[in-house]
Amino acid sequence: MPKALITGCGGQDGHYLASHLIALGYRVFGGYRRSSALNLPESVEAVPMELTEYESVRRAIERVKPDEIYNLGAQTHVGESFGCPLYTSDVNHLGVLRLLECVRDTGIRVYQASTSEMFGGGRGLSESSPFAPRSPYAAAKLAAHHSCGVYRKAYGVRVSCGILFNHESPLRGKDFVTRKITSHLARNKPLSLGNVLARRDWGHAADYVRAMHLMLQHEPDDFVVATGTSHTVAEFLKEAEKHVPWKAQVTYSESQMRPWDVEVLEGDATKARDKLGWVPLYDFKRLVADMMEADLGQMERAA
Ligand code: F7E
Repeated sequence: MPKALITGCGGQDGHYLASHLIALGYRVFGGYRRSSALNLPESVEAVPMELTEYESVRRAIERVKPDEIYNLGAQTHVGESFGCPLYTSDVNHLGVLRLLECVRDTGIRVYQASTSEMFGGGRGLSESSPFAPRSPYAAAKLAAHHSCGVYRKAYGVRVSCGILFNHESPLRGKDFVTRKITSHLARNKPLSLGNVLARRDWGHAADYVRAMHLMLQHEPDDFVVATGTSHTVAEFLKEAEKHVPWKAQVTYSESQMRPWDVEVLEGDATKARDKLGWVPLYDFKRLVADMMEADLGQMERAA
């Protein structure tokens, strides 16, 4: 039975990935921080692991002896990263270096969660597009991305980087714009938004975790994972409104604006399709429908 260790297993992607790997016959271990609430998916074995402590990372890996590590643990809020750049860098960059050091001579395969934010904007973005980060989050992720490249080439570490564009689901945190919209709209609650002209390539997390697993069955490399189409925040809101008989009560707030935002991100996942056979099953309409149905269902159960 292959063993997988997932850092950040309590988050949206951790939940979908753990279910996917368990269905494939894996024994799954979830790294968790002692300081945060234990929120791991069922059938996942909990392992204390703090990415900011080298010894903690080393001990977790030694205890589990995984075949594969999926590094999903990170400070994932782009907006928040402007307020905590050092912490963001410690977790999102140095945390990755700690992990890479621990696996250097082990042959363990590693998945690193890189991100479309590293590009800083553009359409048709692929693995060879230039990087121009616009936030402490993106800068730290880019440093980690480059470190993975160095460890792959210089030390032969079997690390693959998934350059994932935005991916959402009913499990998305309510501080990300898509879930903020669906959770407020389903409850007919007032909603305060920032830059609604921002355009993103939104896919479904259930599709994107399949790509993570496929990457580790392939020779180590970088892969863009995206749908190839993009919509603005305003368009997401309009699509979500189709699922309720009322209109969203929206106000606009400076506090939701970022000091430097990314206007448009749209990816080209040709390489993932050709080399991994990966294709997304959800399109934009189905993604919004899945999120709205889940939030409406939750609201009805609570009533
Ligand atoms: O923002 C705009 C905001 O916070 C999307 C993370 O998973 O994907 C995610 O990062 C856009 C931005 O996601 C609000 O300014 C408008 O332009 O949902 P978000 P994100 O920053 O794109 C990437 C790929 C990652 O790697 C990250 O870890 O929406 N926006 N009004 C808003 N955003 C938020 N959060 N809240 C608003 O009220």
